[in-house]
Amino acid sequence: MYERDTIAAISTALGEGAIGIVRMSGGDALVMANQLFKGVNLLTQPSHTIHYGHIVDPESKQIIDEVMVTLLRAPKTYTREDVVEINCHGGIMAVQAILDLCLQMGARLAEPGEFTKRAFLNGRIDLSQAEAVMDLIEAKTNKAMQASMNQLQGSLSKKIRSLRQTMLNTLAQIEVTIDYPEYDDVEEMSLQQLKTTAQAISQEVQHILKQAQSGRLFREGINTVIVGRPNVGKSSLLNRLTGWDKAIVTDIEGTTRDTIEEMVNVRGVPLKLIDTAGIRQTEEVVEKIGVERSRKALEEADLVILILNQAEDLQEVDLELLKASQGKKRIILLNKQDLPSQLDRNALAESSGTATIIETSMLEEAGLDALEDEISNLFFKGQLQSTDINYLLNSRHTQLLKQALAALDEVQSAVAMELPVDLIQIDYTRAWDLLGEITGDSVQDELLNELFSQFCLGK
Ligand SMILES: Nc1nc2c(ncn2[C@@H]2O[C@H](COP(=O)(O)OP(=O)(O)OP(=O)(O)O)[C@@H](O)[C@H]2O)c(=O)[nH]1
Ligand SMILES: [Mg+2]
Repeated sequence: MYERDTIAAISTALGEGAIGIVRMSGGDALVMANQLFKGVNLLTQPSHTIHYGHIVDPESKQIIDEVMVTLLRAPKTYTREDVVEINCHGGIMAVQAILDLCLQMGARLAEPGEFTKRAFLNGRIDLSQAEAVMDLIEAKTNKAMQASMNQLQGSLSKKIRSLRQTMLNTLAQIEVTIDYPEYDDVEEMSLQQLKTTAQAISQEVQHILKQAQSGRLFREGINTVIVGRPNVGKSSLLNRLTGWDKAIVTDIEGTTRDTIEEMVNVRGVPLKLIDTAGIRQTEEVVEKIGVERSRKALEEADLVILILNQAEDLQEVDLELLKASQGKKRIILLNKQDLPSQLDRNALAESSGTATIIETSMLEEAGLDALEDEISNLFFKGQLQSTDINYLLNSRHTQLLKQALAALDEVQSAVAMELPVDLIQIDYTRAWDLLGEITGDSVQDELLNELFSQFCLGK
């Protein structure tokens, strides 16, 4: 284990919470805490115990707060160093005052992510687990949380390690070939083996990437764009789904002038819901810009909710939107079904293809359940159960996996071209290295600093 100074930070969210925690980690954590703590002598207490007492300013002798102190001795701690957690009353004053005292005792203010960084450097967790901690802090819904938990428990690392082990076996085999070039048939064999493993590994990597694509949706929210002509009820839908009046709803066409975004959770599926300006021909400058944005939002959407007003017949713009959303995951709502029907369903059927059509009334809150069912169906059907989202990759992971994939492709084409084994081996080893960077088995210092600095303080 490395020799390190003692760090301290507030590890609960700042604010008026019920309790706040100041956490210290390092060789002097216990001694420092003991100088501030009035109660039992912490230095003689066994590990993993919690003690009641007061934090007292050693200079002014003033009582700062009534606290519970958790005492955790190395190595069975989050950082594998001695850790002390001072649980005090929430609110900024007490927590901040106690942190100040810790710093006065000689602790250093922890950098963002430094506790987790130490956990990594001391070998308690690997890199992808460390990153999962970060995701967990940011996770927006239960399902995203689940994926982070899985990763924390090491599903990605486990997978990558087993892939690398397979690759290592082949590498060893090749070494033999290079050392004993006189055996032609050995070379022939290794080439064959290289090809098969490169292929197999490449498939596995593709599979991880594919699953991660769903993971991304869960972490960042599914880009869901509500489009339609003015006044069909787009803003009303946003308000129904968020449960509050985020967007202004009026009977004036063109009420929404710009896109409005809100995160909502539909049956555990996080949607980044985007209400757009109604699309129509307009000469009005502000509205025109809004309409442009609506079209752009439509292009970038993961899911399109196209609203039609069934109290009117299909119009040019409706048909245009039906066309523009083709090839996207989409749901069509026939809104205002509380009003007499005017819309020609046969004409609609011709332009809507296989899209699911749901009758709704935002006014009477009808059809919303069916809509939620459909959303959950679209994103969970068959392949996508929450327990399947094992890999929640960040962009660093994705990059590395793609680079590894490219290197493996090189291997395969090199084998096809019958290049010498030692040349092919270079690409193969590169793929192996790249995968290793995911778990941190081969990783450089700057990368580590960069990575851990993204954490919030106190983790
Ligand atoms: N009768 C009836 N009226 C509705 C329904 N949904 C929305 N409305 C009304 O239609 C009008 C327009 O609703 P909005 O939600 O503002 O429509 P929008 O699509 O956001 O309109 P723009 O922002 O102008 O593009 C409002 O007066 C709503 O109260 C519905 O299901 N039935
Ligand atoms: Mg609107």
